[in-house]
Amino acid sequence: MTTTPDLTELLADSPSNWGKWGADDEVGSLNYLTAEQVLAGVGLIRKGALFTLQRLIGDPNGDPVWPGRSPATREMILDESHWDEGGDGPAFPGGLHYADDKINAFLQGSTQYDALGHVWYDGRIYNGYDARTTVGGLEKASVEPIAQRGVAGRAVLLDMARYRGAGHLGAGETFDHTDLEKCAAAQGIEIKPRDILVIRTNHLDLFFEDSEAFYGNFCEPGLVYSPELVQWFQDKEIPNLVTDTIANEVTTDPHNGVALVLHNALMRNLGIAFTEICDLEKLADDCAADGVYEFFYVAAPLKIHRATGAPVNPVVIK
Ligand code: UVW
Repeated sequence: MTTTPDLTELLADSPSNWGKWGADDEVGSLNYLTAEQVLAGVGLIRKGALFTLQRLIGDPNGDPVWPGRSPATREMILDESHWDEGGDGPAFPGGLHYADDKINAFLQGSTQYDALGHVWYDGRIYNGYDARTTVGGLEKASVEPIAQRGVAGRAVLLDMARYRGAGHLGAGETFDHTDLEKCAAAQGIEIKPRDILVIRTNHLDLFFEDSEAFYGNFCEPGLVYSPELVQWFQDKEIPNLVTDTIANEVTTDPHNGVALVLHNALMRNLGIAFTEICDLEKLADDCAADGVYEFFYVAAPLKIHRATGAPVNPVVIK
């Protein structure tokens, strides 16, 4: 019987960027997105077409979330009914009425940026900060520094579903950096150093078709760990991994049984920002139609103090 290794053992020789941008760094590989990268992205704008990548919070068809999290709920606080006979609507000079509402949402439960301190093993989060700094809210490597900084640069879409001739990738289906390179070549592009990677699987189609079956067989498709894949991300200086799945990688590694290995090898160790649960459908259709798979990407998660992640509506401009 083979035993599942723990992450400490599995990633013992894995590369790390801790200290590379200073002992106080909290944004990791986003440091690769220099002004030069921003301008390289802007230089790709050709037709002025905009694509927003956020999924609808409170979608009547359901909000796909990681098992154990619940979809956001929105509560109406004030509406016209509060000014009905005997209602509690506040009286303002001039007769102003207004509507108010609030949401109760997992900050990891929508299209979101993960904080670099969102996951860890061995008692240390990104850049070597003590995991005890997460208690009661992330004192270090929360989403706030990413939100304060913002993200912009040259990005490429790697449409793995189309490349594999599928409407969507299936549960547990995997691919690696060599597949990304082949997909890019088939699309007629090159993955350049410091590119933001946007990967489409369209797997969440299955959630919208039948959420019970989706959760009954929960193992998302995606990138799968190997030392070579981690080194490829390191050599390419990838700043940001953006996908249309809940967790950006195959949920359980079929080779070793470990869950979310890349959250640790890429996010905790290399400081690569993860953007999850994006809706890439309109963008992918446009790329397939005009054959242009590289574009300007810009995003900034909400600024939330000490948060583990925050909702975002990334924008692509072609
Ligand atoms: C977990 O936190 C388990 O996953 P994600 O980063 O997708 O929210």
